Amino acid sequence: MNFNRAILRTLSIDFASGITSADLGKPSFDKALIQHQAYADALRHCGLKLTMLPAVDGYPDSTFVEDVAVLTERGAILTNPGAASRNGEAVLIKPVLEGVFSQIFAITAPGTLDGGDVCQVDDHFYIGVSERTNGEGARQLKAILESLHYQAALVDIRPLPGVLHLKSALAYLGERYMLVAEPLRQVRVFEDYHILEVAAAEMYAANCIRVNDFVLMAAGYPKLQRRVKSLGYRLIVLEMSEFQKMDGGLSCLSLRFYE
Ligand code: CIR
Repeated sequence: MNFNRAILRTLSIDFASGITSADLGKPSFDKALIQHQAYADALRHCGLKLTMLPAVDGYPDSTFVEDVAVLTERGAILTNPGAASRNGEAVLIKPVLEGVFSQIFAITAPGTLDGGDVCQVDDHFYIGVSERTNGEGARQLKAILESLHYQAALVDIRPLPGVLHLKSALAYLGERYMLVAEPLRQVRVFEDYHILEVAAAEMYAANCIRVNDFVLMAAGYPKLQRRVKSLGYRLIVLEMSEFQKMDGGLSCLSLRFYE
């Protein structure tokens, strides 16, 4: 929750040809660039120093940089992204992480893992087994995290309709507050938290991020905004329409860490 740096990647020109299951039309590249810029400004406003990586053509989803690594205060883990078209992305980020982290681990085949399936709550990590993260990848990550003296638990989200990654339906806000979208309530893993329930139709709003004193939330969900504000959180609301068209949420657009 306490971060002072973030890594982002500029949109590649072929951004609109990335993977999506959303039926919301083609994104506008120019509009997406503006939204990306506003997202970067919001992180700076939260006190983070940004590393903006250059666009890489041929990797239309590479702006969703969260999926290629899991960053912890005790070491970084390169993932092995579960979608074939994204599988080379982790290699691209490796040199950047080598400049920052002294310990770098990796998820290896046949394990696959996307960072969007990993939700950290203090020293505990929830790892979604999903369409992208297989059991083997999740178990590898659990073992790595445990070797770093963290705890980890697997959450099987494969039966849940329309939930791409664990964090598509889940966000930890801090202070034991957990945003949980309705499909994920079924798994009954988060009962010990103060749950803020998000209706299935508003699931996109559940992908918030807590960054230092702020919570970043996608625009268009006034009820949830009021609810989160009423708990005392300072909100930054961001237009995310062009990323939503590509199944991407707020968390996916950055790798946040404390150096
Ligand atoms: C994909 O399907 O891989 C991208 N279009 C969206 C990735 C979203 N990432 C995330 O939720 N962590």
